[in-house]
Amino acid sequence: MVDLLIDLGIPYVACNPGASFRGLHDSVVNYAGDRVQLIECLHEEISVALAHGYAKATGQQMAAAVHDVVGLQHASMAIYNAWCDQVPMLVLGATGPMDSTLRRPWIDWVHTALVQGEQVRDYTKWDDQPASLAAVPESLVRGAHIATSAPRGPVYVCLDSVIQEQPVPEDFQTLDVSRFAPPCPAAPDPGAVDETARWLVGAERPVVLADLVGRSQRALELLVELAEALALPVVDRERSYNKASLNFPTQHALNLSGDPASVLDGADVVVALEVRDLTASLGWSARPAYGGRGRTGGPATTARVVHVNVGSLVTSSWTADAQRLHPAALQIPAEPEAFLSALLPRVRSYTAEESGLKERISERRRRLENSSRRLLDGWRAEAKSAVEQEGIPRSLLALILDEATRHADRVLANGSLDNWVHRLWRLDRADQYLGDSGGAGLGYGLGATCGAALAHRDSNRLVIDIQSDGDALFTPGALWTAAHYRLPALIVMDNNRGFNNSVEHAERVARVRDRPIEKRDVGCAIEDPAIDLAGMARSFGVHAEGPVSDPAELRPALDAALRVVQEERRPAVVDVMTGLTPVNTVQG
Ligand SMILES: Cc1ncc(C[n+]2csc(CCOP(=O)(O)OP(=O)(O)O)c2C)c(N)n1
Ligand SMILES: [Mg+2]
Repeated sequence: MVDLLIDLGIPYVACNPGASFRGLHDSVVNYAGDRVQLIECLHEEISVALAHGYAKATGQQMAAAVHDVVGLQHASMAIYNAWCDQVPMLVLGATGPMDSTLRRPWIDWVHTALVQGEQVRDYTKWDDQPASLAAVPESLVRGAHIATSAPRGPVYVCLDSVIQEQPVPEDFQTLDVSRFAPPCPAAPDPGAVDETARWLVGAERPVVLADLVGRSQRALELLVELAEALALPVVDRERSYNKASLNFPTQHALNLSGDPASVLDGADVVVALEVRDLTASLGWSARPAYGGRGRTGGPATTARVVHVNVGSLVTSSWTADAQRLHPAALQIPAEPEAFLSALLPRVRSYTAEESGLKERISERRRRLENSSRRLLDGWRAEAKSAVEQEGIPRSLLALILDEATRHADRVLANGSLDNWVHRLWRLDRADQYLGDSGGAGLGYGLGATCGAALAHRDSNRLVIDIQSDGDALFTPGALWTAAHYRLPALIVMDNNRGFNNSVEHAERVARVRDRPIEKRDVGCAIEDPAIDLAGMARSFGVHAEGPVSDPAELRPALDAALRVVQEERRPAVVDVMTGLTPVNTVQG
């Protein structure tokens, strides 16, 4: 099994230990050498989130091993996040002997499920449980290929403890993994690509909506080329906590993410690249406020919509991750990179033929450049003058953190401070921002940051986590993994001492039901006692600064933590007091 992991290029197995995979555990520790390394985690949710962050930082999968039944149940939330986020990973499970005559009393019986993969089948791409050692190689090779082919996602392979512990027969034949090429990307339909090119070139008000484009740096570059060739505005939608990747350079003159309505209203052609919530991205909001009745009626746009979406090839009917059905003039099941590389030459050839196009493009470019410049200037001014009733405003935190880290080759592993990072930071490359959890399951940030920092442990990249307090408190034990393996990450706690998102919901409900707004914090605040997050980090062996609530003290605290991360190559926390959304400013 370990030979296969080596041949498949799996460098790490993250795990919390369990007797059901003690055979595999021993082989990784004593046989693999440093070809496959074990990463100890204090909770299965951390192991899987770590593999999630690692895959987003490198584009490569690693493995997470989870104990039978109970370990898989703890892992399930994080597997669901990876599923929604289309992130590849090999989840290795184990089971007490399926041969019941070999089971130990009690424990092997309560830890053996029929069939264990069912527990996560609705949100893994594939699961398997090979019934013999001879069946293992095929299972692992197929699993690795399925996980890494688009749309990517987690797979689960359950390894019987008896199979793990039996001696390998002398004449055992494994597979030569090098003979099994992974699938190459599927090509888009040439006719549909050609049609899209003609529509784009002929359009008066074309728009590109981009999501998951940044899973490939090449795709991002091709999108920049396309946008520049036609002066196309690109909307990489602002989302409060479900941004998936960096899809377009934040300060590019054609980036209109901050004002999508200005380009979508009256648009005649919309190309949506792997946009999972197309309806919402086109401006529909099903529930504008609590008590809203849902949206019926016609589509949000009269534009021709080209939906380029490979994600639709694998959907689950368990949760509706395909989201609302939206009309499309063309549906193209291809990845953005394959689609854009086929589209660009077609666009260039039609551009050369179309008369009067040059003037139209220059006029459009001028108009869009003015709009994007106004947006950037407005945000900067707003952040500089931001004040809050208590704590440091998130916009100001984004600004000061940018100034403190701008010199470094940054990787933002998690968090975006209500989009303020994207408004204020110059982010050009896909690998500078790794996005959120995908499934909005709390407990993601610290584990994913460990994964990203593991990926960059031996480079000079600066891994940053903007870590909300509530999410951190689901999986604080990840701080120990960070300290133990000296994973260099700057963890900036966005500590509003509460579940702010839930506070906002409470306020909305209170308004509709005419309840006292002051009670919006009940059941949502994390106070009385407030948690000393810096002290908590120190108890795990992580350097910590703070708490910081005065903006004047923020930069020195960040600089001190940065010295630890960059000079000592180990993690550091800065506990920053931010505020809950002030009363009366919660949006409907
Ligand atoms: C596992 C899980 N439980 C509950 C929720 C509901 N929920 C969504 S956001 C949120 C608040 C998160 O608090 P924090 O991470 O501190 O971020 P903040 O909203 O304060 O910025 C909660 C409780 C969830 N998404 N996932
Ligand atoms: Mg919070």
